[in-house]
Amino acid sequence: MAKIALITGAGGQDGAYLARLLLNKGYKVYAAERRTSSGELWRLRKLGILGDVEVVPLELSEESNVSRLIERLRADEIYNLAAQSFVGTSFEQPLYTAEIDALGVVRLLEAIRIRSPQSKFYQASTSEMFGKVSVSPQSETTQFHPRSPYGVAKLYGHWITVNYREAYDLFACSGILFNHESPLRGAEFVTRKTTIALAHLKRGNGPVLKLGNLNARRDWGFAGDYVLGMWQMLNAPNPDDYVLATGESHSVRDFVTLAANHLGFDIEWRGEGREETGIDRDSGRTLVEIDPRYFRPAEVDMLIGDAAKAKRTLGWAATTSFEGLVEMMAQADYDEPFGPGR
Ligand code: GDR
Repeated sequence: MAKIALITGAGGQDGAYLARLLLNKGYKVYAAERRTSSGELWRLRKLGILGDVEVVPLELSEESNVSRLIERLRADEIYNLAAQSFVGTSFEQPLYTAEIDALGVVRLLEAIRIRSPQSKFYQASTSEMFGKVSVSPQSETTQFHPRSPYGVAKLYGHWITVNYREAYDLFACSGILFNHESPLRGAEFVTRKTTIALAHLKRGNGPVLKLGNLNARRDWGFAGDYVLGMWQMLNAPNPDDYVLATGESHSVRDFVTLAANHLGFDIEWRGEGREETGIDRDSGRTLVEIDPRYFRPAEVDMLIGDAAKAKRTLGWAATTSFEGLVEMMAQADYDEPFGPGR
């Protein structure tokens, strides 16, 4: 009989790639999403798998809704990818962020403990939990110091997952994933925002790209590589926590420069701080400006991950290079430039 998987937040970037992976492996996939607008599942449609999954409504703030679904499906594997995942937004909506990203996790774990203890559980944890880092690169043993309500809420989700594994012997794993991007990435995140805007500029019909902190450094990988690691965690002999990362760090400025290069722009950075601009050397046109609205009250300056444990235990490694990722995203938005990939 086919294995059953439940993915929460299945309409997101990772949910879509993971659903495709699990379908290819022969799973019956339940794609859980909040009952909001029907447009939420466009990524599944884009990957051509919307008709192959069973869409189920799920609201992580509703305890009875969560527990009934867990009991009804008794899934072999449950992947909790649902979250308020915008770091900047979490400063504006700290309570809602905690409700979903922290308490939502324990609602799921309680339902699993009581109604379906044989289900394996994957929690989408994040490098944002490291925050203000004191050592680099960051691994599973690095101290956490989150810098946003999002990071703080996710840290609760991480520890409650560890706690339910230790206290109740659940097969529960926490994947500490560094930034992972793709042509399906939401348009609010800096990578996709950049490739969408540059593609419009290249076609001559776009406004200047307005960004915040260009100096922030992130370890950016390809989401398609990372969902395989999620599955590998739940299919390892023992439950554990793993960092997934590329081991390379680049600045936002690097990302923009490379994406622009791919589209045939030659960016020269002029000025400093809020006055910095990115100018196209050939045409003299301004492509990038700073908009302080995108600065965060507290920033994570630099992240770089050490995925040695995942490599050693799961045989997982990121296979897409930074250059390959930037090109993939810039090209996809140039080929299909209108809207966030719908
Ligand atoms: P992040 O991703 O906060 O790392 O979290 P994001 O792409 O939003 O920001 C990365 C860095 O870029 C800087 N930045 C901007 N960010 C946005 N969104 N918009 C801008 O205009 C802009 N200009 C500069 C940010 O300040 C930051 O330093 C992502 C999310 O997917 C989380 O849910 C996930 O947990 C982590 O990655 C791993």
